[in-house]
Amino acid sequence: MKPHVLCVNPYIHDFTAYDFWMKPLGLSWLAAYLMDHGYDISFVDCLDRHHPLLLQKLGITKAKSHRNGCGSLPETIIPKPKEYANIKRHYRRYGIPIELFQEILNTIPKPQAILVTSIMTYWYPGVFETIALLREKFPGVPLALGGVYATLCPEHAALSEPDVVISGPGEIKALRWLDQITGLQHEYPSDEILAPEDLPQPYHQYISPGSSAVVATSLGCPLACSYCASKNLQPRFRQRPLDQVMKEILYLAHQKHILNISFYDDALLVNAERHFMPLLEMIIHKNLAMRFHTGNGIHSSLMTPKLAKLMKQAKVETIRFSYERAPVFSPHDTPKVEDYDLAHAMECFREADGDGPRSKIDAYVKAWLPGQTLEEVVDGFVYVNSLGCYIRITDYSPVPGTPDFEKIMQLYGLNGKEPLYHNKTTLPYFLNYSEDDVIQPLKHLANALNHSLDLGINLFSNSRMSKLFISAVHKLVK
Ligand code: B12
Ligand code: SF4
Repeated sequence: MKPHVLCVNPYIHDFTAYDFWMKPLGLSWLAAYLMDHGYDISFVDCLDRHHPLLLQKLGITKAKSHRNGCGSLPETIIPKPKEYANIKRHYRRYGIPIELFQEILNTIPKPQAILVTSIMTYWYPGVFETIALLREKFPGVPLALGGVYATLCPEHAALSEPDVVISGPGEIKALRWLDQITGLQHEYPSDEILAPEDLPQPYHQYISPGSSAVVATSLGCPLACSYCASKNLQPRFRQRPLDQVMKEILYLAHQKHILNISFYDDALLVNAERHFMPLLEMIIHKNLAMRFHTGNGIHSSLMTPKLAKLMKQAKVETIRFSYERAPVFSPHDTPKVEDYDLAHAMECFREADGDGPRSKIDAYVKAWLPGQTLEEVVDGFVYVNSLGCYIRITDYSPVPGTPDFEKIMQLYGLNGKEPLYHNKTTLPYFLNYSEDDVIQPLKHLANALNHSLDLGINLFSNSRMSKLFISAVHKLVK
Protein backbone atom coordinates (compact mmCIF):
# COMPACT_ATOMS: atom_id res chain seq x y z
CA MET A 1 0.00 0.00 0.00
CA LYS A 2 1.21 3.48 -0.81
CA PRO A 3 1.86 5.83 2.12
CA HIS A 4 -0.97 8.30 2.56
CA VAL A 5 -0.47 12.07 2.88
CA LEU A 6 -3.16 14.61 3.73
CA CYS A 7 -2.78 18.05 2.08
CA VAL A 8 -4.74 20.95 3.57
CA ASN A 9 -5.42 24.52 2.45
CA PRO A 10 -6.22 26.30 5.73
CA TYR A 11 -8.85 28.81 6.82
CA ILE A 12 -8.42 32.57 6.40
CA HIS A 13 -8.98 34.93 9.36
CA ASP A 14 -9.34 38.53 8.15
CA PHE A 15 -11.71 41.50 7.97
CA THR A 16 -12.43 40.75 4.36
CA ALA A 17 -11.71 37.98 1.87
CA TYR A 18 -13.32 37.06 -1.42
CA ASP A 19 -12.81 34.24 -3.87
CA PHE A 20 -10.95 36.16 -6.57
CA TRP A 21 -9.94 32.88 -8.23
CA MET A 22 -8.31 31.72 -5.01
CA LYS A 23 -6.73 28.31 -5.25
CA PRO A 24 -3.87 26.65 -3.34
CA LEU A 25 -1.74 26.20 -6.46
CA GLY A 26 1.55 25.57 -4.59
CA LEU A 27 -0.01 22.75 -2.58
CA SER A 28 -1.55 21.23 -5.74
CA TRP A 29 1.88 21.18 -7.31
CA LEU A 30 3.33 19.49 -4.27
CA ALA A 31 0.52 16.92 -4.23
CA ALA A 32 1.09 16.03 -7.89
CA TYR A 33 4.83 15.68 -7.38
CA LEU A 34 4.31 13.37 -4.40
CA MET A 35 1.80 11.25 -6.32
CA ASP A 36 4.38 10.83 -9.06
CA HIS A 37 6.75 9.60 -6.34
CA GLY A 38 4.61 6.87 -4.86
CA TYR A 39 2.34 8.67 -2.39
CA ASP A 40 -1.45 8.56 -2.07
CA ILE A 41 -2.99 11.97 -1.54
CA SER A 42 -6.10 13.30 0.18
CA PHE A 43 -6.69 16.98 -0.46
CA VAL A 44 -8.92 19.26 1.62
CA ASP A 45 -9.46 22.89 0.73
CA CYS A 46 -11.04 24.74 3.68
CA LEU A 47 -11.92 27.58 1.29
CA ASP A 48 -13.87 25.39 -1.16
CA ARG A 49 -17.15 27.28 -1.46
CA HIS A 50 -18.26 24.79 -4.13
CA HIS A 51 -17.75 21.69 -1.98
CA PRO A 52 -20.70 19.32 -2.67
CA LEU A 53 -21.24 18.69 1.07
CA LEU A 54 -21.38 22.44 1.74
CA LEU A 55 -23.95 22.93 -1.03
CA GLN A 56 -25.95 20.00 0.35
CA LYS A 57 -25.94 21.56 3.84
CA LEU A 58 -27.01 24.91 2.41
CA GLY A 59 -29.76 23.22 0.38
CA ILE A 60 -28.52 24.64 -2.91
CA THR A 61 -27.21 22.99 -6.06
CA LYS A 62 -24.78 25.69 -7.09
CA ALA A 63 -22.68 28.31 -5.27
CA LYS A 64 -23.52 31.87 -6.31
CA SER A 65 -20.79 33.15 -8.59
CA HIS A 66 -20.13 36.07 -10.86
CA ARG A 67 -19.87 35.15 -14.54
CA ASN A 68 -16.08 35.34 -14.16
CA GLY A 69 -16.12 32.56 -11.54
CA CYS A 70 -15.54 34.77 -8.48
CA GLY A 71 -17.84 34.81 -5.46
CA SER A 72 -18.21 35.27 -1.72
CA LEU A 73 -16.63 32.82 0.67
CA PRO A 74 -18.62 31.33 3.54
CA GLU A 75 -17.86 33.42 6.63
CA THR A 76 -18.32 33.45 10.40
CA ILE A 77 -17.73 36.44 12.68
CA ILE A 78 -15.04 35.62 15.25
CA PRO A 79 -13.25 37.57 18.00
CA LYS A 80 -10.47 39.93 16.88
CA PRO A 81 -6.85 39.49 17.88
CA LYS A 82 -5.84 42.18 20.41
CA GLU A 83 -3.72 43.96 17.77
CA TYR A 84 -6.92 44.82 15.93
CA ALA A 85 -8.93 45.84 19.02
CA ASN A 86 -9.32 49.46 17.87
CA ILE A 87 -10.54 48.63 14.38
CA LYS A 88 -14.30 48.92 14.33
CA ARG A 89 -14.98 46.24 11.77
CA HIS A 90 -16.02 42.60 12.04
CA TYR A 91 -13.24 40.05 11.95
CA ARG A 92 -14.16 36.77 10.31
CA ARG A 93 -13.19 33.20 9.62
CA TYR A 94 -13.54 32.53 5.89
CA GLY A 95 -14.10 28.98 4.72
CA ILE A 96 -16.40 26.00 5.13
CA PRO A 97 -18.04 25.54 8.58
CA ILE A 98 -15.66 23.95 11.08
CA GLU A 99 -18.09 21.03 11.63
CA LEU A 100 -18.00 20.30 7.91
CA PHE A 101 -14.19 20.31 7.93
CA GLN A 102 -14.31 17.84 10.81
CA GLU A 103 -16.89 15.73 8.98
CA ILE A 104 -14.66 15.62 5.89
CA LEU A 105 -11.64 14.68 8.04
CA ASN A 106 -13.70 11.82 9.51
CA THR A 107 -14.00 10.30 6.01
CA ILE A 108 -10.22 10.30 5.53
CA PRO A 109 -8.13 7.36 6.76
CA LYS A 110 -5.41 8.30 9.24
CA PRO A 111 -2.56 9.73 7.13
CA GLN A 112 1.13 9.07 7.65
CA ALA A 113 1.84 12.79 7.38
CA ILE A 114 0.04 16.07 6.89
CA LEU A 115 1.09 19.00 4.67
CA VAL A 116 -0.46 22.40 5.37
CA THR A 117 0.07 25.34 3.03
CA SER A 118 -0.17 29.06 3.84
CA ILE A 119 -0.68 32.18 1.74
CA MET A 120 -0.81 35.76 3.11
CA THR A 121 1.34 36.21 6.22
CA TYR A 122 -1.44 38.08 8.07
CA TRP A 123 -3.87 35.20 7.57
CA TYR A 124 -1.80 33.15 10.03
CA PRO A 125 -4.50 32.88 12.77
CA GLY A 126 -6.43 30.73 10.26
CA VAL A 127 -3.35 28.53 9.80
CA PHE A 128 -2.99 28.14 13.57
CA GLU A 129 -6.65 27.19 13.94
CA THR A 130 -6.48 24.67 11.09
CA ILE A 131 -3.36 23.04 12.53
CA ALA A 132 -5.02 22.79 15.95
CA LEU A 133 -8.05 21.06 14.37
CA LEU A 134 -5.79 18.65 12.50
CA ARG A 135 -3.83 17.89 15.67
CA GLU A 136 -7.08 17.18 17.49
CA LYS A 137 -8.25 14.75 14.80
CA PHE A 138 -4.89 13.13 14.03
CA PRO A 139 -2.76 13.36 17.20
CA GLY A 140 0.85 12.31 16.70
CA VAL A 141 0.76 12.48 12.89
CA PRO A 142 3.81 14.46 11.64
CA LEU A 143 2.76 17.78 10.16
CA ALA A 144 4.73 20.15 7.92
CA LEU A 145 3.85 23.77 7.25
CA GLY A 146 5.01 25.46 4.02
CA GLY A 147 3.91 28.18 1.59
CA VAL A 148 4.18 31.97 1.47
CA TYR A 149 3.74 32.71 5.21
CA ALA A 150 6.04 29.84 6.19
CA THR A 151 8.69 31.14 3.77
CA LEU A 152 8.47 34.83 4.65
CA CYS A 153 8.02 34.42 8.43
CA PRO A 154 9.52 31.00 9.32
CA GLU A 155 10.17 31.86 12.99
CA HIS A 156 6.66 33.09 13.53
CA ALA A 157 5.23 30.11 11.62
CA ALA A 158 6.99 27.77 14.06
CA LEU A 159 4.66 29.12 16.80
CA SER A 160 1.81 27.14 15.20
CA GLU A 161 3.75 24.07 16.40
CA PRO A 162 4.07 22.07 13.21
CA ASP A 163 6.73 19.34 13.30
CA VAL A 164 8.61 21.29 10.68
CA VAL A 165 8.41 24.59 8.83
CA ILE A 166 9.59 24.20 5.23
CA SER A 167 10.49 27.38 3.35
CA GLY A 168 10.68 28.03 -0.40
CA PRO A 169 9.75 25.82 -3.35
CA GLY A 170 8.66 22.66 -1.56
CA GLU A 171 8.47 19.71 -3.95
CA ILE A 172 11.87 18.17 -3.21
CA LYS A 173 12.06 19.29 0.43
CA ALA A 174 8.64 17.77 1.15
CA LEU A 175 9.57 14.53 -0.61
CA ARG A 176 12.77 14.24 1.46
CA TRP A 177 10.87 14.88 4.70
CA LEU A 178 8.13 12.37 3.84
CA ASP A 179 10.63 9.72 2.75
CA GLN A 180 12.31 10.00 6.16
CA ILE A 181 8.95 9.31 7.80
CA THR A 182 7.71 6.56 5.51
CA GLY A 183 10.98 4.86 4.56
CA LEU A 184 10.40 5.34 0.81
CA GLN A 185 13.60 5.94 -1.09
CA HIS A 186 14.26 8.28 -3.96
CA GLU A 187 17.18 9.96 -5.63
CA TYR A 188 16.93 13.68 -5.02
CA PRO A 189 18.13 16.20 -7.59
CA SER A 190 21.02 18.27 -6.22
CA ASP A 191 19.14 21.44 -7.20
CA GLU A 192 16.14 21.93 -4.89
CA ILE A 193 14.31 23.91 -7.58
CA LEU A 194 12.84 21.71 -10.28
CA ALA A 195 13.51 22.50 -13.93
CA PRO A 196 10.26 23.78 -15.49
CA GLU A 197 9.95 20.71 -17.73
CA ASP A 198 10.14 18.47 -14.64
CA LEU A 199 7.21 20.17 -12.91
CA PRO A 200 4.18 17.87 -13.01
CA GLN A 201 0.72 19.01 -13.96
CA PRO A 202 -0.69 20.39 -10.67
CA TYR A 203 -3.23 18.20 -8.87
CA HIS A 204 -6.44 19.83 -10.13
CA GLN A 205 -8.47 16.68 -9.57
CA TYR A 206 -9.75 17.97 -6.22
CA ILE A 207 -11.50 21.00 -7.75
CA SER A 208 -15.24 20.83 -7.12
CA PRO A 209 -17.75 21.19 -9.97
CA GLY A 210 -18.70 24.80 -10.66
CA SER A 211 -15.40 26.17 -9.42
CA SER A 212 -12.88 28.26 -11.32
CA ALA A 213 -9.25 27.17 -11.72
CA VAL A 214 -5.81 28.76 -11.74
CA VAL A 215 -2.81 28.10 -13.96
CA ALA A 216 0.76 29.39 -13.74
CA THR A 217 2.62 29.31 -17.05
CA SER A 218 5.74 30.44 -15.17
CA LEU A 219 7.10 30.76 -11.65
CA GLY A 220 9.00 33.73 -10.24
CA CYS A 221 9.94 36.96 -11.95
CA PRO A 222 13.10 38.23 -13.67
CA LEU A 223 12.65 41.68 -12.06
CA ALA A 224 13.22 42.61 -8.44
CA CYS A 225 10.91 45.40 -7.25
CA SER A 226 11.78 46.64 -3.78
CA TYR A 227 8.30 45.99 -2.34
CA CYS A 228 7.82 42.46 -3.69
CA ALA A 229 8.79 39.04 -2.30
CA SER A 230 8.71 37.12 -5.55
CA LYS A 231 12.48 36.40 -5.42
CA ASN A 232 12.27 35.10 -1.81
CA LEU A 233 9.47 32.74 -2.78
CA GLN A 234 10.62 31.58 -6.18
CA PRO A 235 14.32 32.44 -6.48
CA ARG A 236 14.48 31.62 -10.20
CA PHE A 237 12.28 32.68 -13.08
CA ARG A 238 11.04 29.51 -14.79
CA GLN A 239 8.75 29.45 -17.82
CA ARG A 240 7.03 26.12 -18.34
CA PRO A 241 6.97 24.30 -21.70
CA LEU A 242 3.86 25.44 -23.53
CA ASP A 243 2.73 21.95 -24.50
CA GLN A 244 2.52 21.09 -20.79
CA VAL A 245 0.59 24.26 -19.97
CA MET A 246 -1.80 23.58 -22.85
CA LYS A 247 -2.30 19.98 -21.72
CA GLU A 248 -3.25 21.33 -18.30
CA ILE A 249 -5.72 23.84 -19.77
CA LEU A 250 -7.30 21.11 -21.92
CA TYR A 251 -7.61 18.85 -18.87
CA LEU A 252 -9.39 21.67 -17.01
CA ALA A 253 -11.66 22.34 -20.00
CA HIS A 254 -12.57 18.79 -20.95
CA GLN A 255 -12.28 16.73 -17.76
CA LYS A 256 -13.24 19.34 -15.15
CA HIS A 257 -15.54 21.51 -17.33
CA ILE A 258 -13.97 24.66 -15.94
CA LEU A 259 -15.29 27.90 -17.43
CA ASN A 260 -12.90 30.41 -15.84
CA ILE A 261 -9.13 30.24 -15.48
CA SER A 262 -6.98 32.86 -13.80
CA PHE A 263 -3.27 33.08 -14.53
CA TYR A 264 -1.19 33.12 -11.34
CA ASP A 265 2.07 34.17 -13.00
CA ASP A 266 4.15 36.94 -11.48
CA ALA A 267 5.43 37.86 -14.93
CA LEU A 268 3.01 36.52 -17.54
CA LEU A 269 4.08 38.81 -20.39
CA VAL A 270 7.86 38.40 -20.16
CA ASN A 271 9.20 36.97 -23.41
CA ALA A 272 5.60 37.07 -24.72
CA GLU A 273 6.58 36.52 -28.38
CA ARG A 274 7.85 33.08 -27.49
CA HIS A 275 5.70 32.27 -24.47
CA PHE A 276 2.30 33.84 -23.85
CA MET A 277 1.51 34.71 -27.47
CA PRO A 278 1.99 31.17 -28.82
CA LEU A 279 -0.05 29.89 -25.86
CA LEU A 280 -2.86 32.28 -26.74
CA GLU A 281 -2.69 31.08 -30.36
CA MET A 282 -3.08 27.48 -29.18
CA ILE A 283 -6.04 28.48 -27.01
CA ILE A 284 -7.68 30.32 -29.92
CA HIS A 285 -7.09 27.34 -32.19
CA LYS A 286 -8.87 25.00 -29.73
CA ASN A 287 -11.86 27.35 -29.55
CA LEU A 288 -12.47 26.54 -25.88
CA ALA A 289 -15.67 27.53 -24.06
CA MET A 290 -13.59 29.25 -21.40
CA ARG A 291 -12.73 32.72 -20.17
CA PHE A 292 -9.32 33.73 -18.89
CA HIS A 293 -8.34 36.30 -16.27
CA THR A 294 -5.17 38.05 -15.21
CA GLY A 295 -6.28 38.71 -11.65
CA ASN A 296 -2.74 39.15 -10.46
CA GLY A 297 -1.86 42.11 -12.68
CA ILE A 298 0.33 42.18 -15.80
CA HIS A 299 3.06 44.53 -17.01
CA SER A 300 1.67 47.41 -19.09
CA SER A 301 5.14 48.12 -20.50
CA LEU A 302 5.14 44.74 -22.26
CA MET A 303 1.86 45.20 -24.15
CA THR A 304 1.81 45.31 -27.93
CA PRO A 305 -1.17 45.69 -30.30
CA LYS A 306 -0.67 42.12 -31.52
CA LEU A 307 -0.68 40.76 -27.98
CA ALA A 308 -3.84 42.76 -27.15
CA LYS A 309 -5.55 41.30 -30.20
CA LEU A 310 -4.60 37.75 -29.27
CA MET A 311 -5.77 38.28 -25.69
CA LYS A 312 -9.13 39.45 -26.96
CA GLN A 313 -9.47 36.54 -29.38
CA ALA A 314 -8.54 34.04 -26.66
CA LYS A 315 -11.20 35.55 -24.35
CA VAL A 316 -8.87 36.97 -21.72
CA GLU A 317 -11.66 38.95 -20.09
CA THR A 318 -10.11 40.30 -16.89
CA ILE A 319 -7.14 42.47 -17.69
CA ARG A 320 -5.39 44.24 -14.81
CA PHE A 321 -2.38 46.51 -15.00
CA SER A 322 -0.48 48.31 -12.30
CA TYR A 323 -0.45 52.07 -12.38
CA GLU A 324 3.28 52.40 -11.94
CA ARG A 325 3.62 56.09 -11.10
CA ALA A 326 3.56 55.36 -7.41
CA PRO A 327 6.70 53.52 -6.29
CA VAL A 328 6.79 52.93 -2.54
CA PHE A 329 9.44 55.52 -1.84
CA SER A 330 8.78 58.09 -4.54
CA PRO A 331 10.69 61.31 -5.10
CA HIS A 332 7.85 63.58 -4.03
CA ASP A 333 9.59 66.70 -5.23
CA THR A 334 8.81 65.72 -8.80
CA PRO A 335 5.30 64.34 -8.66
CA LYS A 336 4.23 62.92 -11.96
CA VAL A 337 0.89 61.40 -12.66
CA GLU A 338 1.10 60.19 -16.23
CA ASP A 339 2.04 56.59 -16.77
CA TYR A 340 2.89 56.31 -20.45
CA ASP A 341 3.11 52.51 -20.27
CA LEU A 342 -0.46 52.32 -19.05
CA ALA A 343 -1.58 54.81 -21.70
CA HIS A 344 0.21 52.76 -24.35
CA ALA A 345 -1.34 49.50 -23.07
CA MET A 346 -4.78 51.12 -23.30
CA GLU A 347 -4.02 52.22 -26.87
CA CYS A 348 -3.12 48.63 -27.77
CA PHE A 349 -6.52 47.44 -26.54
CA ARG A 350 -8.40 50.26 -28.26
CA GLU A 351 -6.73 49.24 -31.50
CA ALA A 352 -7.67 45.60 -30.87
CA ASP A 353 -11.27 46.65 -30.02
CA GLY A 354 -11.68 48.42 -33.39
CA ASP A 355 -15.34 49.39 -33.76
CA GLY A 356 -16.47 46.61 -31.41
CA PRO A 357 -17.28 46.91 -27.71
CA ARG A 358 -14.50 48.32 -25.54
CA SER A 359 -12.40 45.91 -23.50
CA LYS A 360 -12.81 46.48 -19.77
CA ILE A 361 -9.36 47.15 -18.36
CA ASP A 362 -8.51 47.70 -14.69
CA ALA A 363 -5.50 49.41 -13.16
CA TYR A 364 -4.27 48.79 -9.64
CA VAL A 365 -3.81 52.19 -7.98
CA LYS A 366 -1.70 52.01 -4.84
CA ALA A 367 -2.85 53.77 -1.68
CA TRP A 368 -1.32 54.39 1.77
CA LEU A 369 2.27 54.53 0.59
CA PRO A 370 4.71 56.40 2.83
CA GLY A 371 4.62 60.10 2.10
CA GLN A 372 1.80 59.68 -0.42
CA THR A 373 -0.79 62.42 0.00
CA LEU A 374 -4.49 61.88 -0.56
CA GLU A 375 -4.30 64.38 -3.38
CA GLU A 376 -1.77 62.13 -5.09
CA VAL A 377 -4.10 59.16 -4.78
CA VAL A 378 -6.95 61.21 -6.27
CA ASP A 379 -4.67 62.51 -9.05
CA GLY A 380 -3.94 58.87 -9.85
CA PHE A 381 -7.66 58.04 -9.95
CA VAL A 382 -8.35 60.92 -12.33
CA TYR A 383 -5.48 59.96 -14.62
CA VAL A 384 -6.47 56.30 -14.74
CA ASN A 385 -10.10 57.25 -15.36
CA SER A 386 -9.08 59.68 -18.10
CA LEU A 387 -7.60 56.73 -20.00
CA GLY A 388 -10.94 54.93 -19.83
CA CYS A 389 -9.47 52.48 -17.33
CA TYR A 390 -11.25 51.15 -14.23
CA ILE A 391 -9.68 51.93 -10.84
CA ARG A 392 -8.91 49.12 -8.42
CA ILE A 393 -7.53 50.49 -5.17
CA THR A 394 -4.55 48.44 -3.99
CA ASP A 395 -4.22 48.98 -0.28
CA TYR A 396 -0.50 48.81 0.29
CA SER A 397 0.71 45.76 2.19
CA PRO A 398 4.30 45.77 3.47
CA VAL A 399 5.79 42.37 2.63
CA PRO A 400 8.46 40.92 4.98
CA GLY A 401 11.81 40.04 3.49
CA THR A 402 11.58 42.78 0.86
CA PRO A 403 14.05 45.69 0.73
CA ASP A 404 11.29 48.17 1.65
CA PHE A 405 9.92 46.27 4.62
CA GLU A 406 12.04 47.28 7.63
CA LYS A 407 12.15 50.90 6.50
CA ILE A 408 8.36 51.00 6.19
CA MET A 409 7.63 49.34 9.50
CA GLN A 410 9.98 51.73 11.24
CA LEU A 411 8.46 54.71 9.51
CA TYR A 412 4.95 53.58 10.43
CA GLY A 413 6.00 52.61 13.97
CA LEU A 414 4.72 49.04 13.55
CA ASN A 415 6.26 45.85 14.91
CA GLY A 416 7.54 44.01 11.82
CA LYS A 417 7.73 40.71 13.72
CA GLU A 418 3.93 40.64 14.05
CA PRO A 419 2.43 39.57 10.69
CA LEU A 420 -0.98 41.01 11.60
CA TYR A 421 0.56 44.41 10.82
CA HIS A 422 1.17 43.37 7.18
CA ASN A 423 -2.57 43.34 6.53
CA LYS A 424 -3.57 45.53 3.58
CA THR A 425 -7.00 46.28 5.07
CA THR A 426 -5.71 47.45 8.43
CA LEU A 427 -2.85 49.71 7.33
CA PRO A 428 -4.99 52.87 6.87
CA TYR A 429 -6.42 52.34 10.37
CA PHE A 430 -2.95 52.05 11.88
CA LEU A 431 -2.04 55.25 10.02
CA ASN A 432 -5.04 56.83 11.76
CA TYR A 433 -7.03 57.60 8.64
CA SER A 434 -10.68 58.07 9.46
CA GLU A 435 -13.09 55.47 8.09
CA ASP A 436 -15.83 58.08 7.48
CA ASP A 437 -13.69 60.98 6.31
CA VAL A 438 -11.08 59.24 4.19
CA ILE A 439 -11.23 55.47 3.71
CA GLN A 440 -14.85 55.14 2.59
CA PRO A 441 -15.02 58.41 0.56
CA LEU A 442 -11.93 57.29 -1.38
CA LYS A 443 -13.62 53.98 -2.20
CA HIS A 444 -16.83 55.80 -3.17
CA LEU A 445 -14.92 58.13 -5.47
CA ALA A 446 -13.25 55.20 -7.23
CA ASN A 447 -16.63 53.44 -7.54
CA ALA A 448 -18.28 56.56 -8.92
CA LEU A 449 -15.57 57.07 -11.52
CA ASN A 450 -15.76 53.41 -12.50
CA HIS A 451 -19.54 53.66 -12.78
CA SER A 452 -19.18 56.66 -15.08
CA LEU A 453 -17.22 54.42 -17.46
CA ASP A 454 -20.00 51.82 -17.29
CA LEU A 455 -22.37 54.56 -18.41
CA GLY A 456 -20.08 55.41 -21.30
CA ILE A 457 -19.11 58.74 -19.75
CA ASN A 458 -15.44 59.55 -19.62
CA LEU A 459 -15.42 62.54 -17.28
CA PHE A 460 -11.74 63.34 -17.57
CA SER A 461 -10.91 62.62 -21.19
CA ASN A 462 -10.92 66.43 -21.39
CA SER A 463 -7.74 67.60 -19.65
CA ARG A 464 -9.29 70.96 -18.62
CA MET A 465 -11.95 69.08 -16.67
CA SER A 466 -9.26 66.93 -14.98
CA LYS A 467 -7.37 70.03 -13.92
CA LEU A 468 -10.52 71.71 -12.56
CA PHE A 469 -11.45 68.60 -10.60
CA ILE A 470 -7.98 68.10 -9.17
CA SER A 471 -7.65 71.73 -8.10
CA ALA A 472 -11.11 71.52 -6.45
CA VAL A 473 -10.00 68.42 -4.54
CA HIS A 474 -6.77 70.10 -3.50
CA LYS A 475 -8.73 73.10 -2.18
CA LEU A 476 -11.16 70.84 -0.34
CA VAL A 477 -8.36 68.89 1.34
CA LYS A 478 -6.68 72.12 2.43
C1 B12 B 1 -1.78 34.72 -7.13
C2 B12 B 1 -1.49 35.73 -6.05
C3 B12 B 1 -2.56 36.41 -5.50
C4 B12 B 1 -4.03 36.08 -5.81
C5 B12 B 1 -4.65 35.12 -4.77
C6 B12 B 1 -3.71 34.12 -4.17
C7 B12 B 1 -4.41 33.16 -3.21
N1 B12 B 1 -4.22 31.89 -3.35
O1 B12 B 1 -5.10 33.56 -2.34
C8 B12 B 1 -4.68 37.48 -5.68
C9 B12 B 1 -4.58 38.19 -7.01
C10 B12 B 1 -6.14 37.54 -5.23
C11 B12 B 1 -3.71 38.11 -4.66
C12 B12 B 1 -4.04 39.16 -3.85
C13 B12 B 1 -3.15 39.79 -3.01
N2 B12 B 1 -1.83 39.53 -2.88
CO1 B12 B 1 -0.97 38.08 -3.78
N3 B12 B 1 0.06 36.90 -4.72
C14 B12 B 1 -0.16 35.97 -5.61
C15 B12 B 1 1.15 35.35 -6.14
C16 B12 B 1 1.51 36.06 -7.44
C17 B12 B 1 1.18 33.87 -6.43
C18 B12 B 1 0.85 32.92 -5.27
C19 B12 B 1 0.95 31.51 -5.76
O2 B12 B 1 -0.01 30.76 -5.73
N4 B12 B 1 2.11 31.14 -6.28
C20 B12 B 1 2.35 29.87 -6.96
C21 B12 B 1 2.69 28.74 -6.04
C22 B12 B 1 3.25 27.62 -6.90
O3 B12 B 1 3.67 29.12 -5.12
P1 B12 B 1 3.51 28.89 -3.54
O4 B12 B 1 2.11 28.97 -3.09
O5 B12 B 1 4.50 29.77 -2.87
O6 B12 B 1 3.96 27.36 -3.35
C23 B12 B 1 5.29 26.88 -3.39
C24 B12 B 1 6.03 26.98 -2.05
O7 B12 B 1 5.56 28.02 -1.22
C25 B12 B 1 5.90 25.63 -1.45
N5 B12 B 1 4.72 25.31 -0.66
C26 B12 B 1 3.46 25.77 -0.72
N6 B12 B 1 2.69 25.14 0.18
C27 B12 B 1 3.45 24.26 0.85
C28 B12 B 1 3.15 23.37 1.88
C29 B12 B 1 4.19 22.57 2.38
C30 B12 B 1 3.89 21.64 3.49
C31 B12 B 1 5.50 22.64 1.83
C32 B12 B 1 6.57 21.79 2.35
C33 B12 B 1 5.79 23.55 0.81
C34 B12 B 1 4.76 24.34 0.33
O8 B12 B 1 5.96 24.79 -2.58
C35 B12 B 1 5.18 25.38 -3.63
C36 B12 B 1 5.71 24.95 -4.97
O9 B12 B 1 7.00 25.42 -5.20
C37 B12 B 1 2.13 35.73 -4.98
C38 B12 B 1 3.57 35.93 -5.41
C39 B12 B 1 4.33 34.64 -5.47
N7 B12 B 1 5.32 34.59 -6.33
O10 B12 B 1 4.09 33.69 -4.74
C40 B12 B 1 1.53 37.02 -4.44
C41 B12 B 1 1.62 37.37 -2.93
C42 B12 B 1 1.33 36.12 -2.14
N8 B12 B 1 0.56 38.33 -2.74
C43 B12 B 1 0.92 39.30 -1.99
C44 B12 B 1 0.13 40.45 -1.75
C45 B12 B 1 0.81 41.63 -1.10
C46 B12 B 1 -1.21 40.48 -2.13
C47 B12 B 1 -2.22 41.60 -1.81
C48 B12 B 1 -2.14 42.10 -0.38
C49 B12 B 1 -2.04 42.75 -2.81
C50 B12 B 1 -2.85 43.97 -2.43
N9 B12 B 1 -2.17 44.97 -1.91
O11 B12 B 1 -4.03 43.97 -2.60
C51 B12 B 1 -3.57 40.91 -2.10
C52 B12 B 1 -4.19 40.33 -0.81
C53 B12 B 1 -5.53 39.73 -0.97
C54 B12 B 1 -6.24 39.61 0.34
N10 B12 B 1 -7.47 39.18 0.29
O12 B12 B 1 -5.75 39.92 1.42
C55 B12 B 1 2.30 39.08 -1.41
C56 B12 B 1 2.32 38.46 0.00
C57 B12 B 1 1.86 39.38 1.09
C58 B12 B 1 1.95 38.78 2.44
N11 B12 B 1 2.07 39.64 3.41
O13 B12 B 1 1.87 37.59 2.63
C59 B12 B 1 2.91 38.17 -2.47
C60 B12 B 1 4.04 37.26 -2.00
C61 B12 B 1 3.41 39.08 -3.64
C62 B12 B 1 4.36 40.18 -3.20
N12 B12 B 1 4.02 41.41 -3.47
O14 B12 B 1 5.41 39.98 -2.64
N13 B12 B 1 -2.51 37.51 -4.69
S1 SF4 C 1 6.25 43.43 -8.39
FE1 SF4 C 1 5.86 42.25 -10.22
S2 SF4 C 1 7.49 42.90 -11.63
FE2 SF4 C 1 8.15 43.51 -9.59
S3 SF4 C 1 9.38 41.78 -8.87
FE3 SF4 C 1 7.29 41.45 -8.12
S4 SF4 C 1 6.37 40.16 -9.64
FE4 SF4 C 1 8.20 41.04 -10.58
